[in-house]
Amino acid sequence: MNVFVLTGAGISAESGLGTFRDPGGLWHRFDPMRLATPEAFADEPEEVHAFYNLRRQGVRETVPNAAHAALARLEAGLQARGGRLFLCTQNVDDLHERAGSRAVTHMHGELLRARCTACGESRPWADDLSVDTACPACGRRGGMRPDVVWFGEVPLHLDAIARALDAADLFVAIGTSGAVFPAAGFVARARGAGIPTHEVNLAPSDTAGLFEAATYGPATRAVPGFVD
Ligand code: BV8
Repeated sequence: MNVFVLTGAGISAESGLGTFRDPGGLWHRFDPMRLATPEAFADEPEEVHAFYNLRRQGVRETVPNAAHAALARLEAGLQARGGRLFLCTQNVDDLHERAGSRAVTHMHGELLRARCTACGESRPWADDLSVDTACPACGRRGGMRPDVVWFGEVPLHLDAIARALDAADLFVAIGTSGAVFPAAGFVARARGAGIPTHEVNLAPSDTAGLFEAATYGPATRAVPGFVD
């Protein structure tokens, strides 16, 4: 059986990482257009670096929760039975990997990687970034950025994602508001292909009406309940 799982910030909420659109969420406290666009980085690089440095440290201080662990079990269980889990996350944290998931597709990039806009080199990165950070590959300063996908930038791995989605026997969305495209459009693509769809979330998302089945509750309870 091939299962396609899309996760969003809600799966990491109980690890202590903020979500984006819940009350008190990141986009309620910060303006994404001033912090999560290439234009913002060009205009105010130090402000953008400060925002992502704070979030990078936050990720390093959190640990995966029971929902991340349940998806790692699902991946191993499906593989043992000749099936496959395609885990596509909008999240830029590494909690899926630290919970034991072996194949994670980060369509919005990774906070714990930095990319040089001069030479394109991308490296694992745990420390703060600033305009003075020199690229470890080409040595240039001023061009290092968080290796994440900002608004207006093209998400990563879209071809592999489309192939996996079209080949799925089940589409599950976990902890996402269904507010950001193209991820929010995946459920419609699955429905169009006659693939069963299931939403697992704290509350009905913006795209709840497109799911044939749903499980509502905190991810640390709802996801193990769904998986085990
Ligand atoms: C694109 C990475 C073209 C960085 C993020 C104008 C100009 C340009 C583009 C657009 C435009 N207008 C619209 C667009 C498209 C735009 C878009 O969708 N905008 C929205 C706001 C309308 N999209 C883009 O720009 C994308 N690129 O379109 O390029 C293209 C596309 C395809 C092919 C070719 C070209 C790029 C989007 C990526 C932006 N990067 N983040 C960073 O993290 O800082 S966005 C950000 O939103 C995160 O990635 C986040 O993951 C994502 C989605 O949010 P969620 O994960 O769903 O989080 P949210 O807080 O919203 O919801 C949390 C949910 O969890 C809630 O439902 C809640 O109930 C639930 N929950 C809470 N607690 C729990 C829980 N569930 C379970 N248990 C709990 N305990």
